[in-house]
Amino acid sequence: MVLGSNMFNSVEELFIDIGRWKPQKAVMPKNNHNQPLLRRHLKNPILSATDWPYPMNTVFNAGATLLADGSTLLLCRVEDRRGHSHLCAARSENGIDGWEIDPQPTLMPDPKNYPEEIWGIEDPRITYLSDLDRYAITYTSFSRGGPGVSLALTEDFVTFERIGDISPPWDKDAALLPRRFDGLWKLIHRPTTIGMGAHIWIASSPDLRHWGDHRLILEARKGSWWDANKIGLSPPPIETERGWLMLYHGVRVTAAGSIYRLGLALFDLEDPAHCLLRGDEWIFSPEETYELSGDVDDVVFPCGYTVQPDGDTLYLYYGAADTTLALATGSIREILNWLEEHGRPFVPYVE
Ligand code: BMA
Repeated sequence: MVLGSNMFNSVEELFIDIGRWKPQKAVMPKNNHNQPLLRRHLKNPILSATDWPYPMNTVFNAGATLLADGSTLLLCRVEDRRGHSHLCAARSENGIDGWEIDPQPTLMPDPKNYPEEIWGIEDPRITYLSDLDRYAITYTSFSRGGPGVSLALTEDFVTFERIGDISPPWDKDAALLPRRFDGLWKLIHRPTTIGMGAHIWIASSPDLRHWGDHRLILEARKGSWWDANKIGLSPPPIETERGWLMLYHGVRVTAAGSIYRLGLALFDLEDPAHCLLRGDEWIFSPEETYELSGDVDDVVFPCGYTVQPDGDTLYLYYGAADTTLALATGSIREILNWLEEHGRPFVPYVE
């Protein structure tokens, strides 16, 4: 903000800008003697509002995938200045910089045909389904009844086949597993149930449209835990030889607001409803200024990852403070080793 300049067309605009200004939080030194499992990229945040080819408010919570030519595609959640979100694709050779952003929104809400999208579409997760030779995009449709899960398929991120809503509200944080199990597709999702809270479930479907056999697979803890009362899947589970590696977010509600952090769990490769291990400690938490301050303070929220050609290096794309997009990298092998050392089995309904 430059006071005394002629940047503002009216006194109202000046006051709107003053209203947006807030003091930056101090970045406090940490006392973490473990090697960080996820390391922030020096170029963070890698994408922000000033990169966008059209007017908008914020860019965050992107789904991610590698394309056939090895380049990276991010399907970003872009919030406009009404507060409604749409999706916009950004492509890069190295997944770090040189992003080419679609000049117009890539996927807009279509409330005429899909009334559940009336207040926007948010938080896409991408899973490549090799059987169908299509990318499946699960996203949150913000309906009058609350957030629900919607599904669209695409070959090229240019045209999309909308399947529509696959859950009633309240449900979100959903992703498909990439293959069928005994002929059934599997969806990880996070319904919020009255009296029970917000936990991670799995559902099955023969055709991607009809979903049943709902099972609770990972429960939010209670009390003072970092992941008490509300958890949700972050990016789609990562297939490894030791199981499905799940990064999930836990929400700690404090007097000053919520803190969104990340933890780890591992699920059986052939029975993804079966949790093998869960870590007690979070592994990634808001620390940098761009994570501590923004439209929503204290949020790290990944919706997408890619695995680099070495088969081990993870690029995790996360929304920072619901304002920008950032990148953290890690080694899948190191993450699994940590979980084997620090994790313990988790049994739903028992702990
Ligand atoms: C969650 C989702 C995310 C958002 C996060 C923090 O409930 O709505 O889109 O990033 O809250 O505000």
